[in-house]
Amino acid sequence: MPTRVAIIGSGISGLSAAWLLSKDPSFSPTLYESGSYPGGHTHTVDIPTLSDPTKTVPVDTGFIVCNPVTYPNFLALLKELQVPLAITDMSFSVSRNGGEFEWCGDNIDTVFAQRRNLMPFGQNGGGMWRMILDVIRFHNEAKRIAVEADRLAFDDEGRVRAGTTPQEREHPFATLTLAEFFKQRNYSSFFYENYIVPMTAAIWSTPADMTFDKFPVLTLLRFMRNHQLLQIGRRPKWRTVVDGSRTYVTKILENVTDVRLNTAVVSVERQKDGKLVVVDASGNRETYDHVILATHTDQALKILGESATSEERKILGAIKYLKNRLVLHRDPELMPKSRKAWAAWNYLTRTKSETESPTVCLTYWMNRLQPFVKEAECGPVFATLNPLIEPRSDMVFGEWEYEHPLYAPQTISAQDKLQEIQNKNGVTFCGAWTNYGFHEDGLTSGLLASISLGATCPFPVHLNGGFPTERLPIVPPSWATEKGVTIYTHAKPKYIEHTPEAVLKAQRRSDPILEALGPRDARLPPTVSIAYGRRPVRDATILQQRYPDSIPSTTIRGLLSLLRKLKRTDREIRVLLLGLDNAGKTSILKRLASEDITEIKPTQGFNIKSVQQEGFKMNVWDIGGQKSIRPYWRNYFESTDVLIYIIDSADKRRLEETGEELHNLLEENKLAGVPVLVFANKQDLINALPGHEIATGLNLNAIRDRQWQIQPCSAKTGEGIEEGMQWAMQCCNKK
Ligand SMILES: Cc1cc2nc3c(=O)[nH]c(=O)nc-3n(C[C@H](O)[C@H](O)[C@H](O)COP(=O)(O)OP(=O)(O)OC[C@H]3O[C@@H](n4cnc5c(N)ncnc54)[C@H](O)[C@@H]3O)c2cc1C
Ligand SMILES: Nc1nc2c(ncn2[C@@H]2O[C@H](COP(=O)(O)OP(=O)(O)OP(=O)(O)O)[C@@H](O)[C@H]2O)c(=O)[nH]1
Ligand SMILES: [Mg+2]
Repeated sequence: MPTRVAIIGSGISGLSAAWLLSKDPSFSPTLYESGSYPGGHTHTVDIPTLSDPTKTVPVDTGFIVCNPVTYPNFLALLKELQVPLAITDMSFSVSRNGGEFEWCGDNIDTVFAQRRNLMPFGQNGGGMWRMILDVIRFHNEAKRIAVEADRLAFDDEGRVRAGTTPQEREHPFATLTLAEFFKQRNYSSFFYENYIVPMTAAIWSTPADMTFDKFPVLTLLRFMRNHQLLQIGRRPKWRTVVDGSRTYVTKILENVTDVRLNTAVVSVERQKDGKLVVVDASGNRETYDHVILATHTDQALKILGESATSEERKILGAIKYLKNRLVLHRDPELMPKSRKAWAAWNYLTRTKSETESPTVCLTYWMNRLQPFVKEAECGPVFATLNPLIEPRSDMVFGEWEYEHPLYAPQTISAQDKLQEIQNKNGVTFCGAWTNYGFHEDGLTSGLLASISLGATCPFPVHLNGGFPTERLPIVPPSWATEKGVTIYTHAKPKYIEHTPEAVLKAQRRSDPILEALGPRDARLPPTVSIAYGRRPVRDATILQQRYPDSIPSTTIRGLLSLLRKLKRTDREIRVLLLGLDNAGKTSILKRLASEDITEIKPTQGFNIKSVQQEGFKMNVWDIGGQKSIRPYWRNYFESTDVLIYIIDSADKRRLEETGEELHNLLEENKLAGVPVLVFANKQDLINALPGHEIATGLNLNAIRDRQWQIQPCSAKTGEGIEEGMQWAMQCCNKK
């Protein structure tokens, strides 16, 4: 008779435990899930496309990203299941007090998303400069400390140092909190509040006002180093599951036959004969040889009820959860105000007064995180954790509540004692909470639960794939080593070798700018790789005097020269093309880009092209004009320098409609004062109204709050387009 195992909870941990047991005929697993779908935090939902609401696109609302370095088991599992991954993006932005201060760590240009941050003595400028310098210093320092901590803990082969006590293997900073570390090392509070706290809060999905001052600094330093967040510029490619993470859930469930959705387990009774009775919410009772509890700790304790031992109560009870509300929507109000500052992860925070704790939320820009959520197909899609303000209700797809383990010192000490309660009285516990709360942790814990019962995994299982942070590596129990479980050593020696020179060498191979540089630059720290290509500038020394010990002068020089470059390319402008459908927007866009205009289809989302004109780089946005798309126009208003409104001069029937749309646009706050050029298009057609008649018909003379111009033109012949664009450029020059 196969061993009957009940697995309770179908998140990654329960799924992986069930998957492994189902491969072994000596086990008969049953998977219980209280929810209506399998996956728990692996939760893909379908949203309608813009053009056809019956057609849907998958979007993840829980687990989204992983990477090849710190998710070795997860990548091995996906390989086994033949589930592909797509490249994603981990750019990060901070927006404070509704756009009062914004930065974005995507490239240096977006770091200065708000031009006023460039002013050394402006509202935020001084702080911003200092922050950048602090970021660079922090990146170098953090990597050095993380490497030192690893050297104390591991030998060159990545094994735990033999013959040393745990105390000897501990770094002196092991007991420092974030607040202590940053204060002690004289980092600016601007940097701490606008960089460190947002990053940490976002990584652990925890409100910023909680725990951070007490958060162990080594945890953060090692985490950031291990996840390669300490590099500006060329960062590793993070991945997302193609077509949403439920793809892998479906594949796993092809093997697991007994899956019971909508079946909440209310209790597990431990019998005297060692068997366990699982009772579900409908009162069904079934007997098993073993139970794997793959739920959160509070749920596990509730299920065990009276039969929980005092150790179980103590250890599981120490791990607390935070509720997170996630809303999937289209409302750009929950993104940074400046479109330039939009990143994949956007941390929004609001401080009402100095004494009050800030409220924070995080918006994932799903179009950027998941390449299959195409903006042209389904419009902008955002997933906001704990929204600061409510997204517009007509823009909301749905909302869910997810609980996340709270990372606190008592969590860590409870996790360290976990082995004391594992596999006692027929129960094994697993879940992402057993380690750092990430997907890899959930997966590893689920695989280990089944391996501990005797199952074998088709790929080598690594412990600490999520990598030890503040804590020394867990030594695998002997039953696990026999089954091929090892400490994850892959990353450690590799990281120890990651001297600046080694990193540069690796970068050179793939970076033509670095390739061209001489050996002198090889001494530069890897963190400033984006700055290498530029020539040093003299005034670097001034800054160097202010922060003599912390930043290599070459770093500052590179930074300054980057800023110089930024100023040179400052003449980038955003042009928005709007107008009714069929007006000729796309034709004009293509004409501007000197492209063929013979075959043009109605635009379902938007097109964007960058056109070089008169020393400007014009980023021209052409948004579809169909009635169903017009409500989304407002998503593109932000940072517009010139609005070009296009009218089909031959479509007299819709003159009133187009006039109304134009006047609605002129009333939009976000377009206040933006110059408007009206292109009276299709002048080549015999029945086209002349420009002055259109101006009268649309009452353009009533526009007093901005510059405006009407320009008759034809996208077909090219007539008038150049003149119109000249006017637009002049407006920008005056600004
Ligand atoms: C919004 C969000 C985004 C995230 N993004 C990432 C990311 O990008 N990368 C990453 O690595 N991690 C991410 N995480 C962390 C994520 O929580 C973990 O990756 C992991 O998915 C958690 O898996 P789990 O199996 O431990 O728990 P869960 O997925 O929560 O599974 C527990 C399951 O148990 C079920 N259950 C509970 N009680 C009962 C009962 N009585 N009877 C039956 N079933 C029950 C629940 O319904 C649930 O399905 C994210 C988390 C959140 C909230
Ligand atoms: N005769 C003539 N036809 C034009 C001119 N400009 C555009 N058209 C035609 O008008 C039709 C609509 O042009 P588009 O450029 O797709 O119009 P649009 O404003 O982008 O429309 P949507 O994408 O639906 O909002 C196409 O068949 C074009 O070939 C023009 O100047 N003269
Ligand atoms: Mg079009």
